[in-house]
Amino acid sequence: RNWISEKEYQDIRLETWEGIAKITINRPRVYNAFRPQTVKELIEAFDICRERQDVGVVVLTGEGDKAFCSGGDQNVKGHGGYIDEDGVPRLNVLDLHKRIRSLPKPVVAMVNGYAIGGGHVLHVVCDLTIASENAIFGQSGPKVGSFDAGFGSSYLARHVGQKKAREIWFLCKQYSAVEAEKMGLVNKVVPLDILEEETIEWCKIILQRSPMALRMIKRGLNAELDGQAGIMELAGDATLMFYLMEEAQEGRNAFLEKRDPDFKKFPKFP
Ligand code: 1HA
Repeated sequence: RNWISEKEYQDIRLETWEGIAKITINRPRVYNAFRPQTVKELIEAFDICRERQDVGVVVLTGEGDKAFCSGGDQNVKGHGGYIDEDGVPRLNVLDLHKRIRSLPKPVVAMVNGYAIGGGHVLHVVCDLTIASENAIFGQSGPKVGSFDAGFGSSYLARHVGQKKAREIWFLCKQYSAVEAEKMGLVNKVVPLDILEEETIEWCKIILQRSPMALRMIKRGLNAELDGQAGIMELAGDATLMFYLMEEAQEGRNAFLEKRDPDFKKFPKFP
């Protein structure tokens, strides 16, 4: 597979191939832990994927065969957050969570090893998760002086239920890929050597489906959980579709032509 590199980054890779974008966290020496710079680059890459008309689905993964992502880089954890190059403490991964959920295209986590702490939350916020047999899942916050009471807790509980979510967070145990699949945290487990192949298969099927239908399903599933902000995004797409209709265009045309709009001809569906 000839992935095309779209841009040079320090901490990640952004590549595309036949409608699929692959974003790889590329810090294998620290098990793909993220620092503020990594997150900044991830946000930019997801924004590029949002804009690109030729991208229909995004895969998020980690470099190597050890880790998907081990969460925040403990080497730069300071007072108030993870310290960036300007000395500012940041928790900017929370902005990335929102970006992944808002992206009007499916995002697939391809978990190739440890998904721990903030790295676990990253796969939780993706739409689908395909894992290799060696993948290990778990939260670590209460062990290392952190917690994510946002999507990392409430959305996790939607996947696995409240009792299991509390177990995962209170005990900070690690779970095998098969255990994760059993609790509804993972869609499919495959051997590591066919992980990308399997993920690409899923992506190819997704690419055959109606992009607008996929977009509305993602929005609807989010809206149920996200309150007014979720309804806003679903409603935004309803407006998008309305703008594609002659009925909305009649309103605009009438305004520009300085006449009264004639909406009588449009159907009033039962
Ligand atoms: O909770 C949040 C947030 C909450 C709200 C808002 C924003 C948040 C942002 C982030 C986070 C967090 O992510 S908190 C949780 C941070 N992460 C962790 O607690 C996981 C730390 N890592 C581990 O527990 C283990 O490394 C491991 C279970 C993933 C793997 O263990 P293993 O196989 O024994 O390997 P290990 O030797 O520990 O790690 C390999 C190398 O990777 C080590 O480097 P070396 O000693 O060889 O030089 C290790 O130091 C490095 N490494 C692994 N994880 C991290 C790391 N270095 C920095 N940061 C890491 N997270």
